[in-house]
Amino acid sequence: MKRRNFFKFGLVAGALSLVKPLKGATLIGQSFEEKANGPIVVSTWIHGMEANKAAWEVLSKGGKAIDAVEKGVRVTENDLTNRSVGIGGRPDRDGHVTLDACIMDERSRCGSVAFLEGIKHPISVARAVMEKTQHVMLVGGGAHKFAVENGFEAAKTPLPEVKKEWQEWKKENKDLFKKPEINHENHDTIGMIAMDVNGDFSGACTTSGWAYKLHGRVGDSPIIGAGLFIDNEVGAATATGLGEAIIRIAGSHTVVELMRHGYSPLEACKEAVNRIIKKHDDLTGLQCCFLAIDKQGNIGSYSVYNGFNYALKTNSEEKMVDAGFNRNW
Ligand code: SD4
Repeated sequence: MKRRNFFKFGLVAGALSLVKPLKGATLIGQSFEEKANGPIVVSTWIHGMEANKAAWEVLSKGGKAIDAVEKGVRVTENDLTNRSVGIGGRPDRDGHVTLDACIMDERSRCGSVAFLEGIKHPISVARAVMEKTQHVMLVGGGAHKFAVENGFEAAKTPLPEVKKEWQEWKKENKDLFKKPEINHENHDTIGMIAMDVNGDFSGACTTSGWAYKLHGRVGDSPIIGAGLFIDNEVGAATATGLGEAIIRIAGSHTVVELMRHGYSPLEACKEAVNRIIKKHDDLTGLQCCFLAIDKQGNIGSYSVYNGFNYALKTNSEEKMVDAGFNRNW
């Protein structure tokens, strides 16, 4: 593993800083790019560290990326202290914990569930949609029925402590749709992408979405091409942050398509973020982050604001990496 473009970025940033102060641009000496040989797993935010360990149990034994990513994100779904993924998540404004997840493999097969309540592992239901049905996406009651019929574990939501917090929130927040806070824990989806020993890609993305959202709201995370996209000829991308903005540019698909046209993962993530910035007049609270790997094992990540980081695991390294960003908050 070695950092790429260290000097290139350092010199450019250094030269720019002579002209005018850098406002949240590339930090001098930090490339925001990584490169790995052999299997790779990366996933969003700090909870990715534990999830990557589980994924690595599969990848290190020569297993398939699709099995690795499912196993990996199940760790986060299983963590009842996590307030933004799985059944420990915060509810919508009506008190329902509605879960979104999707999965995609190296053959571009994909499955997704959205607006799913009371099921412990949405990602595995998404995989079952992919493998057992002719469909890509099941939502709401239909997704729940499918999950129960296929023996997936049910769970009562919200958890009592989460319900209490929501009741307090309701008393204080009468406004229809409060803006999310940047990097607040209510925006902590896990998006995981992996390349296995055969050079094949898969990805998984799972979330309880925007805390206290409108009932019925679905974000980017279960939408193939928005929260996640794989093209085995090119690479993989996933997203986290404000789903509405990510959907508007078909974010993860855009990143993969840019890589197809020669952008590095970092450049592709940066271009996607720049498109989001261009399309919004008000960036207050609008954090969006992309994470990508290409076929050569290059890894890059970029976000609107600072504060986003991702977990990386390879044959030689296990660490958190800061993403590049456009501005400080
Ligand atoms: C959503 N993108 O529902 C998700 C939330 C998220 O980090 O990513 N949080 O909009």
